[in-house]
Amino acid sequence: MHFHVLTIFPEFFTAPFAVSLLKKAQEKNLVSCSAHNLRDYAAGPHRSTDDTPYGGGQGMVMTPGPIVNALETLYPQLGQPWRILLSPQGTPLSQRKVSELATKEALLLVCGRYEGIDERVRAFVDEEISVGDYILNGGEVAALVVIDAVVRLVPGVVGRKESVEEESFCDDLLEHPHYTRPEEFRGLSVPSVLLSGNHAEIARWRRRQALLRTHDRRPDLLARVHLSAEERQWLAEKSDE
Ligand code: 9D3
Repeated sequence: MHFHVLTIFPEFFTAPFAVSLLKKAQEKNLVSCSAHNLRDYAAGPHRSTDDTPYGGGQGMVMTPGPIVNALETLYPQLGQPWRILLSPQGTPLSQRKVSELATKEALLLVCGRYEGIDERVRAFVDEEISVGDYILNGGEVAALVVIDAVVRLVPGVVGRKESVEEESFCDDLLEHPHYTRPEEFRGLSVPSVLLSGNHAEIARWRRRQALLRTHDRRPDLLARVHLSAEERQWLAEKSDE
């Protein structure tokens, strides 16, 4: 998988591309990452990438020239990457969308800044993605979110076992609580079932915890989950532990 980003802040990506999982994935040649400077595709003595909005109003708008020039130059050079515009108006990112993107050979993530991007840029990308209903300062952090989520699904990047667990996200439940040593911490004990060695009981406890927690915190997710009679009973009781 090749990740390409088009941005006026290529330095933004230096550390994220150079540490941790992305670093290892690149060392193993499973992934490549590069940030392309939008300013390199801007004309004029100032190489400016923004302009004042037609019709008036606050702030600046990204001008279409440099972005489309960059897209038209890079698209054939980079092996026809899937072109994504990061924008608050895009399709909300989901694990389903992440899986879909993971099937692409190469992604080109276009980051906006300022108050927005000239509407005509939309005709030159394949899709538009948002990472959630809150306001960021630009598309850079959103591009990193997409890369971070997609790279986990590239075969060989994350351990086999964990990548199978990935699919259980489609189960749409929050995870059960996790514990490690010590057995007691600041007066808080590990639930005794986890020390029992009874794997069937542990699995039941975890499933119940996951259901209760999802019911409490993310009832929207629970709506899509198929529940057994016993599981419905657990939620009806809605006790703790
Ligand atoms: C004042 C109107 N703003 C829209 C809510 C303008 C505006 C603010 C921030 C336009 C763009 C941005 C920068 N955001 C992104 O580029 C962005 C983003 C986001 O803000 N939230 C969630 N996902 C994304 S993807 C790109």
